[in-house]
Amino acid sequence: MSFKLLARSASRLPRLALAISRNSLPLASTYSQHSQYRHHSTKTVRLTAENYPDVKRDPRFAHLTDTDLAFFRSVVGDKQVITDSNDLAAYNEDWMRKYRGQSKVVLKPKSTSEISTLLKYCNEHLLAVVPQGGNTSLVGGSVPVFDEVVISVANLNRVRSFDETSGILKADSGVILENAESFLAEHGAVFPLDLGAKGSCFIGGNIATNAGGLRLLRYGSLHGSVLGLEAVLPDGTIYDSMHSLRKDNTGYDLKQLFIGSEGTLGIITGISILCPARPRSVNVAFLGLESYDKVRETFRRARADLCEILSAFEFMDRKSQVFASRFTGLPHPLAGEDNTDVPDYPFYVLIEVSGSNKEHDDAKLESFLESVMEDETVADGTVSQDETQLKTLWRWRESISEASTMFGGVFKYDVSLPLPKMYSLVDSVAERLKEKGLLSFEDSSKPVADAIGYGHIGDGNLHLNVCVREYAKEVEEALEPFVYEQVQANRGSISAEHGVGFQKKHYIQYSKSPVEIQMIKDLKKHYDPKGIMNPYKYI
Ligand code: FAD
Ligand code: 2HG
Ligand code: ZN
Repeated sequence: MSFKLLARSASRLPRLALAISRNSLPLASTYSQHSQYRHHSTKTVRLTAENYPDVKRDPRFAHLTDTDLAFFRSVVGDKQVITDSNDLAAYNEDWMRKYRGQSKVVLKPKSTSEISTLLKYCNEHLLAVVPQGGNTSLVGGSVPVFDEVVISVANLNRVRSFDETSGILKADSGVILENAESFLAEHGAVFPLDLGAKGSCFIGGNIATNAGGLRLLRYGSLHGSVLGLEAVLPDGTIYDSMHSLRKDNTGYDLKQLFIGSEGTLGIITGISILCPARPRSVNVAFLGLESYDKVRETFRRARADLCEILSAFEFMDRKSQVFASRFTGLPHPLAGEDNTDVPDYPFYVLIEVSGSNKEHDDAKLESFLESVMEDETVADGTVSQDETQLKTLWRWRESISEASTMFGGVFKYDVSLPLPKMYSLVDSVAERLKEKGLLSFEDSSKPVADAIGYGHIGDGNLHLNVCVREYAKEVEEALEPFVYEQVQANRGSISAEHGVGFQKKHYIQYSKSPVEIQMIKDLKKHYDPKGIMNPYKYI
């Protein structure tokens, strides 16, 4: 029996561990002669209102007054009312530096009852509100468009309880995902969601966006794992369903309305969520493949052969790896002995397995890898040997999101598509941008540097990132509605996980029928009749 893959990876992996401390390595081959990229644009972000002049401030909404500010201070205290323009900047600008609002006040209440008092006041005085979590939204959902009042849940950050027998966690909505995860690790459990923004995003924000993340394949959607919620409705009513029940068939499942509501129905203040037992053994394989068809074939075989231990199946195109390489400065895990560049495979796959018996799980993974390498479905690969290497391999997937911003900006699309057609969207978008004379990696006078594709193959979710040197209108017009038309033609969804937010507000009809849109509007009108919750977005 030959262990070609594992033997080969064992000889490479010590370099992986070393790589963490290196930060300046040769650039990846394809683009190595060009060095005009930068990590983050220092340009001022244009106001959303200037960039999208068709979106007008709703004249029904009141303007903030000193009386309002005095009331807010009486509820939450002086320190939790932010009005200084320097301090406001971080709440007005989004993570991609694509949208900028003009809010004059951020409120940071410390309890559900304070939020209730604030919302009741805003509703009565027609002050529009934007609920904000960790502000990692990738669709411009978490920042104001005009002068909306921002209510941040950052001060609601307590774990309320954890039951080790049932695995049910109850916590405030402002707990940072990574903190929830560390807390659960100490109690032998795992949060049923993981994503690259875990150090900044809040669990309430995750629920408000129905985030998918890296392990949906294993733990399913938040629509399944969230057992209960606490939320404040626009009129100040507190909706309390912080249940510990896995089964409850008494009428409509109201909490589902808030999962993916993107701040349009109320403010989520608490969550009750079912957390699985923490796997005792986790292993990651990083593979190079010669075609997208082989990526799909590897996924089919992984589902069948790895079955219950498969916990993630992520794919990345070569361009995304080249950008990640530039961004992290690390040598690629599949690079040659004397060359740190990203090899020429057009596609890469990261497979994670996790379970409770290391020997059994390792044997299963080994036999799977041997089989896919023997018949050349997979061309090359490496397997983590310890936790450090495991994290390093994950970095080649998780860092792409940030790497995609390094030229100055990025247009992001998170679409669901049938697997056979999924990657062709990246090619057709790159082709279209080239034809229009907008894309060139070499020529820095062109607005687009490149279009890259990666994502959650296991969930049928492609991330198409169009990496730009500037947020040029002509690029946006070349991409939208083109991308959404392609998705609709293939009966996909224009948002697999990031939501609708501001970016897709005009395009929901590409994924929802007129009847569905009317039902959404009816619900919105019922719970938020004055429309104060996160206006100019979603609905
Ligand atoms: P925010 O960005 O602050 O808000 C998001 C939306 O939810 C806004 O509309 C806001 O109004 C609303 N909202 C926030 N908190 C509340 C609340 N308490 N009550 C009511 N409404 C609220 N998403 C994925 O699905 N999968 C990924 O793998 C993934 N990876 C990411 C990686 C990076 C590097 C980044 C920057 C983002 C990523 N995202 C991903 C997108 C983003 O949806 C998630 O980061 C996260 O779910 C947002 O949480 P947040 O606390 O930052 O919410
Ligand atoms: C991921 O899967 C996130 O990494 C972010 O959903 C994707 O940045 C993106 O486009
Ligand atoms: Zn994603």
